[in-house]
Amino acid sequence: MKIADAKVIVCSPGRNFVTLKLTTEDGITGLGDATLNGRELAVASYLQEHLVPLLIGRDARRIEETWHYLYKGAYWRRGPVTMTAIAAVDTALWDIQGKGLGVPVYQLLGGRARDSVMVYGHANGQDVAATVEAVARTVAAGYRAVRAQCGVPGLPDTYGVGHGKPGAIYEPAVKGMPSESVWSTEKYLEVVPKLFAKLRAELGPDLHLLHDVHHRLTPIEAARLGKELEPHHLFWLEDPVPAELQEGFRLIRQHTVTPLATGEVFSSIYDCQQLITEQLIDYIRTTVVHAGGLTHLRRIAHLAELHHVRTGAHGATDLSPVCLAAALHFDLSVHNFGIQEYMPHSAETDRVFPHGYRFSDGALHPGEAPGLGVEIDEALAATFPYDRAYLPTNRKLDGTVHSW
Ligand code: KDG
Ligand code: MG
Repeated sequence: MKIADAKVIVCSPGRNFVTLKLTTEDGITGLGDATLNGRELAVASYLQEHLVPLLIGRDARRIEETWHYLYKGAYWRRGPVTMTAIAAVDTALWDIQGKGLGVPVYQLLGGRARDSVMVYGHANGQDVAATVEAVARTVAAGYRAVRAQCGVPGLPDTYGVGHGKPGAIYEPAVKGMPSESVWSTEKYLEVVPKLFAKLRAELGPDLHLLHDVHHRLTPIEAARLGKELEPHHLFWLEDPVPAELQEGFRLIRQHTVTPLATGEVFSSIYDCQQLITEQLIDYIRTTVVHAGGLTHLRRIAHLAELHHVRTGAHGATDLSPVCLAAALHFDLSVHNFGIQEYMPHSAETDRVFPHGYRFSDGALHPGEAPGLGVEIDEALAATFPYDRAYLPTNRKLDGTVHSW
């Protein structure tokens, strides 16, 4: 079953997505998400210029061999651009394999380890009261787990919470350039414990509550926050510190039993090896598109399983429905699954990527269609051309650049 065609499709139905479509000589198609938010064209070019010529004529069934051919064959290893490109190929090959055999991908990954995949939704508000209301609305929509982000008094906006109309959170002052936000650790650390105290008091003990620090604290600041949040029993505290320094988590761990999650920006098992083997985290957030596809993500999950770490794959809207579908097959099959992030895509995105996954009762199911269960409407995608966009940059009150 040789690969006869490989096409890189860039479109922007509300936000930019890069998709790889492989077609075999007998007409089976497979899709892979290749979206790297803010650096989309680097991956599109890596695929188009460097991987497509290697793929034509290869046996589409040799998924493991192709992964190593692309990873080891490049000589230059790891990194988000390389690993996102490899992920796209790998995901598309699993899709083809499933379609060729007439089974959903999760059946190829060992079958289902559970009936459906618990997801967490997002709830954001300008202040504590508005955030509590937003969480209550999310619970009313059926979610059993909610990530809560709250505006910080004295700051115009913060991660997850815009200052203007919904949807305009990261609207830049100059179109096509990054927006800027302002940060104060002192002000942030004042409000977050108050938010979670109120959420527990109002919504009771059963709801899973999550929070994303978005890499903004130092280890000792994160340790203080984790300790202050302990009475409110968070499901997890995400990205408390930038994780390039994996040892930083040891300091946080020495001070708090609040569970820790990290890894959405990681691209390989080597980025989380120490965090996992030293049990410095509780959840690993690597996902299909940025961590080398299903083949590599399974390796990370298996290492994590040995060390009591569970999965909690990234699932923001800048990961396309192709990635979400692949993540759901992974989540359904992997034994040490913890939770899956879920932010519904815009109506335009859903129309460009028709899919079979469905939400009910706080959980998603990938569906029973052969392969991943997601397609791309290329004609419609072509009506949404690429629109340059960046993630925001963040500065402390004195103008110093800080992690966003
Ligand atoms: O592209 C970056 C976003 O996906 C990220 O900021 C979202 O932190 C995020 C999350 O947890 O969903
Ligand atoms: Mg995050």
